[in-house]
Amino acid sequence: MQIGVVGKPNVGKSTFFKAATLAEVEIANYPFATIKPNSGVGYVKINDAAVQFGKTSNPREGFVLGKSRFVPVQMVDVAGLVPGAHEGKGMGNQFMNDLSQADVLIHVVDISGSTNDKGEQVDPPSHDPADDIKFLEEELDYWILALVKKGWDRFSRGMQQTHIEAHIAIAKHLSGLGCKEELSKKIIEKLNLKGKHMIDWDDDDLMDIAKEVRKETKPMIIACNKIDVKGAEENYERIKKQFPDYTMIKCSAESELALREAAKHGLIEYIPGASTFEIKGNMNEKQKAALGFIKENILGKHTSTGVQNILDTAVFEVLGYIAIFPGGVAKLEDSEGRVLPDCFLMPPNSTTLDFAFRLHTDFGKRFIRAIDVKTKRAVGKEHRLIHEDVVEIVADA
Ligand SMILES: Nc1nc2c(ncn2[C@@H]2O[C@H](COP(=O)(O)OP(=O)(O)O)[C@@H](O)[C@H]2O)c(=O)[nH]1
Ligand SMILES: [Mg+2]
Repeated sequence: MQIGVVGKPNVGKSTFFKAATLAEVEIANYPFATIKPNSGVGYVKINDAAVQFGKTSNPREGFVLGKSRFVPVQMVDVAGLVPGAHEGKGMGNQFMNDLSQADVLIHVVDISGSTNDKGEQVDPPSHDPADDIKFLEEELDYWILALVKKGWDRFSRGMQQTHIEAHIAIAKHLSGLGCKEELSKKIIEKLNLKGKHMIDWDDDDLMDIAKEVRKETKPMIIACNKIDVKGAEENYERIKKQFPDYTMIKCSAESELALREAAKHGLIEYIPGASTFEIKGNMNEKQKAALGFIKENILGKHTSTGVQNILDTAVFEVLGYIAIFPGGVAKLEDSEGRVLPDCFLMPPNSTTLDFAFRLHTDFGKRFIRAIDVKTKRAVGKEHRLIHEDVVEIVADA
């Protein structure tokens, strides 16, 4: 699963990305072997399941701070959103390539309205951030439309002759976007295209399809950044009402970056996402003032900087993923004595059998039963898992 960070220039994407991928503790193991220059590892925050057993977990990947466990997720800083990106303008091709890999998008907007269409600084709030939301939607729609239209005439005529059902044909045509048959079927029904032959679908129909495919395959959360700037709060309230279908979370990426850097240098104790921090080391007056500003104006007013919350919401609410720990009823430790070393992010509706296959194909094939380690109850293969479950798989030897 991959998170894409998108937005026009100067809204704070790189700051957000840097903050989200900055781990305060030394990380021994980096997951995701092939890391491109603009990609990195962020962390979603969950409860450390070991706490319930009177222990603290020892993650093989990610880390623990207090009672929270931070689980790695792959993130990409998708640079190059400029008008016409879908036509290859600017770094358009790279942009679309990065996007096609993303399962969920964090759209960073400058909610203070102090960055114009070109990414230039203007006096807040002279730019309306609502335009940025519509602009990204359009770029994505046109990009997907181009993929739909690619070789469309030949394709639709060919499909007509073979009598393949439209939703099967469309899923095949858009497999690169991860459009499954179930999804294309839903879209065709929603758009009332069932009774119309594919060769008769016009440009409007194809655009409607592109829009639906975009909504389903590139779900988006809006990071309302620069909430620390004067006037940002009013914009946030107004725009939230204007786009009721989106999850919008206010944030100050710059503040989160400052807090994580201060924690990394031992100046403060801070758990990402928390509403406060403790001063630990000696600071100069400038550092004191900066952190004091954040404490009063960001944490005090908005309960957190928003960055961690945005990652967690993208993964656990927008995508609906769940975090599952493999563990044994007899002991939570692996052979090296690590407590609950692993944690897996699983798609919505995952069952114990899905989890067994995720651990190892052999576990899946030889599945006998699973045990919910928290309740010690045995469960079958169809059992739906719940976020933060600890699960033992019993398999045939
Ligand atoms: N006031 C304020 N400025 C920010 C915040 N996040 C980023 N910036 C500033 O916005 C400018 C652009 O940030 P950058 O991350 O390079 O934007 P990008 O072009 O979208 O990657 C820089 O001057 C940042 O310091 C924030 O939360 N609040
Ligand atoms: Mg940048």
